[in-house]
Amino acid sequence: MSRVALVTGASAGFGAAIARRLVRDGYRVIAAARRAERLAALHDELGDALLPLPLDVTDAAAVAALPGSLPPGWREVDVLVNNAGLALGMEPAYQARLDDWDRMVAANVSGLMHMTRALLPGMVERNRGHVVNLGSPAGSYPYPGGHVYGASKAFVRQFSLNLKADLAGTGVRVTNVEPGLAGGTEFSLVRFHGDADKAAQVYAGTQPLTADDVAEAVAWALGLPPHVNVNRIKLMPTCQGSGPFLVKRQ
Ligand code: NDP
Ligand code: 8X3
Repeated sequence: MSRVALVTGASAGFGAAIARRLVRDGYRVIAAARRAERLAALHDELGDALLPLPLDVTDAAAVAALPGSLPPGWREVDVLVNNAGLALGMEPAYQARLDDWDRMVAANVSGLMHMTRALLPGMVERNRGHVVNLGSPAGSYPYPGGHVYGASKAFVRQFSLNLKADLAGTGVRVTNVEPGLAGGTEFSLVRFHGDADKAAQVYAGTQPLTADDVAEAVAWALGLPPHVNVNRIKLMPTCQGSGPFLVKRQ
């Protein structure tokens, strides 16, 4: 029987690309997200190797009930890809909407934490598994308007490394994947609350990473021999780099 991977945020962007890639690589994929119709379309495309799972990762009760509520044959999850997440807003911190901050923490921090806590015990029991978290360079480098989004990804990075510390000696691996500017997803549309022009400006004149580039990185880490753990993967488009320190002069 082929191995089972659960990908959160599989209704768009990286998550959908990762689901497609893992099905192609022979996994059976549980595709989780809130928009059930998107997951149904992915099922139509990929067939019964994909199990659509309407799930809000911020629903702590639904996440806690998850391991026991999966259909027989799908309960032994070998790979958890914690991809569901979002940025909201880019105003300076003193103008940001508190509700945006709460929603980012709920999905990027609490949702990822709850998903991991729900599925990790089974992996440890079976002495086999891999948790892949979607971090970001925004978790290591500050930028104006990055406030809670970047801080949530700093949590994801350190949580990944701390999980690795607890899991050393088990057969369970942990990888934090940190992509830079990546286009062709709904990330910026969501960040700018549906403003498509503003979202398009983020990528103007660039050749950003694609969702398939990110799926490739995930597939590479998963495909290495079981004794090899890739702790972090930081990838950026060739056109991106980090900036100098900011100095405001009078
Ligand atoms: P998209 O907006 O294209 O996809 C985000 C996915 O997350 C959607 O499938 C959405 O599905 C899902 N999602 C959001 N909230 C929830 C929730 N509460 N419960 C379940 N699913 C949820 O973004 P990307 O593919 O670009 O981003 C994916 C991940 O990668 C995020 O964690 C993001 O922070 C990170 N990232 C993105 C980068 C980029 O530049 N694009 C760069 C670095 C990291 P639905 O709405 O149907 O629930
Ligand atoms: C997404 C990349 O640079 O928009 O994590 O924060 S960035």
